[in-house]
Amino acid sequence: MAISSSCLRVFVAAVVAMALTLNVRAETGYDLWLRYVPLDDTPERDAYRRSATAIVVESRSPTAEAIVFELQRGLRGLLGVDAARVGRPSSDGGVIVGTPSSSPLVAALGWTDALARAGRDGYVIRSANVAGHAVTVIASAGETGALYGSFHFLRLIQTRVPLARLDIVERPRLDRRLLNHWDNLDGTIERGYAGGSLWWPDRVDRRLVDYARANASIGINGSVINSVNANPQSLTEPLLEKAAAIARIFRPYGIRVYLAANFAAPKMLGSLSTDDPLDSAVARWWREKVDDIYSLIPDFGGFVVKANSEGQPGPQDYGRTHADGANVLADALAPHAGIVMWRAFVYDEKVDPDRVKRAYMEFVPLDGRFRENVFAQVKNGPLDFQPREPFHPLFGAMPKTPLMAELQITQEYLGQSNHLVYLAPMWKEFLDADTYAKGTGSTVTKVIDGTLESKTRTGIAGVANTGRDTNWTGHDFGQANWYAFGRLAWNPDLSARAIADEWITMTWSGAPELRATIRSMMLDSREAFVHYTMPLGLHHLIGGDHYAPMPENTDPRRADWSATYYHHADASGIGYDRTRRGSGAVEQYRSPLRELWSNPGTTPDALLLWFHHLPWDYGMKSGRTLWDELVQSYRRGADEAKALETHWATLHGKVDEERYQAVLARLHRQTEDAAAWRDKCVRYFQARR
Ligand code: GCV
Repeated sequence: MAISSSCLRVFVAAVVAMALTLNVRAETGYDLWLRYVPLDDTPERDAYRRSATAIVVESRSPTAEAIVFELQRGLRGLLGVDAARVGRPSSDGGVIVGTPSSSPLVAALGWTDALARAGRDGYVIRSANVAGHAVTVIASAGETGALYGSFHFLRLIQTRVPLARLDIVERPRLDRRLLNHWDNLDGTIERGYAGGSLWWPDRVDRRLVDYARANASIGINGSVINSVNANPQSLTEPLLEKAAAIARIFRPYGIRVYLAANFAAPKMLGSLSTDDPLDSAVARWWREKVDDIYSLIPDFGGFVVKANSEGQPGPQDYGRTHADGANVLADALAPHAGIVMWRAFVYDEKVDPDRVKRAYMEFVPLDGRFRENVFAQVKNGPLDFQPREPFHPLFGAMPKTPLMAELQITQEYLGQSNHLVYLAPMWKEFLDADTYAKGTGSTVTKVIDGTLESKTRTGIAGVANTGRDTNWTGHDFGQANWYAFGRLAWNPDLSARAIADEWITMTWSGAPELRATIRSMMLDSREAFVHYTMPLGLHHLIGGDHYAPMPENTDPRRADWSATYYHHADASGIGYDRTRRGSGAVEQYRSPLRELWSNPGTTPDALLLWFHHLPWDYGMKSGRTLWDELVQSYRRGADEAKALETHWATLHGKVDEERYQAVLARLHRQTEDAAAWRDKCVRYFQARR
């Protein structure tokens, strides 16, 4: 049969496309960034194989077993080698892992200084010569550090870093690196968009090991396993037994269990007549409860508490302060080295008409009045996890109190699990923000890592985006936010781009063009989301489900849950005046920020309507009017969302079909949602002006 050359070309192209598609294995997303897919058959792979011939782990502890399991699994997957566990290196290429106290081989190296620098959670990875053989040594002062180092070693291979002449010393900048799960005891998750809880109400299964592996691979060392809207039942015997079972699974991976405590537990569970923190019976109740918890969970981390916030009980119900409330729990936990994370997410309407001012006004006077083992846990911004907020003015304003930053990994206000929004750029903006608390360079990072005020207690918490969906996070790109949170908790100086590159290479592929496409999608995505949902600093234009545009929303329950409370759009203009003439919130920031942000001309466009109410024809730096700039931003955001979908389409056949289609479907929804944001908001504001 004759076949024309153009037909032949089409046929060949189809076969090649099919082959490419078939070449990429089917995936569910379950394996996250720990996919360990085979490296291509190249000289590079042969070099890796020569550097991973055997594993020497002398300890037999559960953590040591986890190290061996992970290394063998990773090396088998990546390199196709079965690296046997041996007692001593007998040829080149061994990988020795351990601590000086559990490994005579590591102790004999005498790396005392480097190990001290790395600390118990940090590690040293070095090329060395042991017993006459070229080996790689992963050493730490603590077993968890050795586990973290092993994941780092695998990451080097996953991201194609040569293993010759390694000399790595890593130490986490923050001590407590926690996930906060807003999981309810009935298995639902507040603001969870990826299925039900991984553990409530009745599961303690194999999947929790994979959860722990994933967390350990990025250095997360604690999980609060129930919601901050805490059901007091979580402190009852059966549920503490359950928490203990979870803790047993997490322990080898260096993850401690923490609980959210309900402040009214003494009354609700102990039949006391009061929860007054200064009442001795209440203090005794908490002490006994905490002692019970430690008898079941010896390494229990402590409590997070949401008190006098959104209807939760708290010390103010008895005329006491947040410090009084935190301290009664802190005293109970102190003998066991447990901590309290007392949330500063409070916004009592009686304190000030402007919601964003209230937490600062309540907490600053309490600085110095908390026990040593109390953190104030503060959201990144003063409102509530908006796509963009200025940093919370409490950072830098409580020099005597350790502050734990609370970030939200679950995308409550950022498209939930339908929109691709890579959050690392937003978190970097926060971490790098200068508070000027002690002059220029007093960044949020320096506040939370303790260097600004010489604090020894440090930490960060991320509200988790995990659930029972097979791929853990609903959107495959939600995994990137979990990953990025862990990496920034370890080292807040890492760049959003570097983290994206690691994640893409491990999760999708290391092919340079593919990586470049996905990287630019990720790095552009947060700003795109801001353009179509909160241009120029407009905030909270969202409906009660915190998903869809609802600029007309006036919530009958509370003014400060309404969109109109924030945008104040009318014929005179738009935006919230937080200058001295308005609410004065800008005064909670230090110079020069308060001066810069008091003047619309020196306020960054991105925060303009956060701090100012301006006329529609206000002249922007671009030369456009404010109204034109707003419309332009909505249009631009919608176009950028569409571009994400278009760019993704160029990857068809280059990633596995299952994840490709799943992401494509969500990107399509994002395109439609972004257009809906644009159309609804432009129409609404057009009618108001
Ligand atoms: C857990 C916001 C969310 C609530 C959340 C609260 C908090 O208001 O919408 O779901 O409650 O923050 O952080 O406590």
